[in-house]
Amino acid sequence: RGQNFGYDGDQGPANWSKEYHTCIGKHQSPINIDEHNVTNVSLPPLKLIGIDNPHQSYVTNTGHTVTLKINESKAVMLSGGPLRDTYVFEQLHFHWGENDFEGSEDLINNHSFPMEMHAVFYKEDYNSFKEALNYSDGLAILACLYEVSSQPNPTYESIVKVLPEIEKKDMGKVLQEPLLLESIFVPDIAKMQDYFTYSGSLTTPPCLEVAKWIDFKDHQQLSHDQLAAFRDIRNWEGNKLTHNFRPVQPLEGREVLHNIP
Ligand code: SG4
Ligand code: ZN
Repeated sequence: RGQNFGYDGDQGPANWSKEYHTCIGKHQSPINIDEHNVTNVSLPPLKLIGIDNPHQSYVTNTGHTVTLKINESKAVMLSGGPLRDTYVFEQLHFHWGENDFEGSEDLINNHSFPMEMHAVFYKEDYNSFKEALNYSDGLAILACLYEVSSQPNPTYESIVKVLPEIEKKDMGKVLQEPLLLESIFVPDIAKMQDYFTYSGSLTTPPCLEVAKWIDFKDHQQLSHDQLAAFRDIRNWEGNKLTHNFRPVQPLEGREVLHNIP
């Protein structure tokens, strides 16, 4: 029990609920966002602080994804928009597919993207990420979708370059240069108020329904080779982690909001 879930066969998403009963619920993620079925709203400004200066960053192969953490605590915070409180940056990670036509978790009008980034924040009042997992408003997760570009995205080169050095589970590496998170979190800061938001869950076991999702409408770009570098790392079983996305879950009457800047 514990970390031994996967994305294929017996260990795949269709069987997660056998071991993790909370993976069957009425507020599960990811979802398909149908742009013709969203409620347009005008929320207070979403505020991201601490992303305009570089942070020393640490990249790890967890056996399920690649995560990036910074070494200062409470240096990056999220508030405003659909959130009632302030949330502290915990880590960001990626989901991808085995080819350039799938890999994102949330879909837009049933369209998949080759990769999706999740920046996970926990509610400051709960003092720790672990504690926050016990509350329905415990997490806020920023999501960003990627498209394939012909040119490599220079912003991501420092991350892509260390992937071969963290090929196996639990390998980690400090990035050579401090990283400007602004350029990783949002494609264009001027467009960050244009997003979808809904209530959902973690997209991996135990699939806890504790997250407010905020999906930027704007996309980022990565080249085919940059995407392919992620597919080369190995999972917790030592096999290539060619894909790590959960299929979409039923909306069950939930409302998806579209914030119009
Ligand atoms: C990834 O497996 C992350 O590495 C996990 O983070 C994360 O779990 C999990 O995804 C689910 O998060 O944004 N996709 S998601 O819903 O954040 C948690 C760690 O294992 C609990 C640190
Ligand atoms: Zn995720």
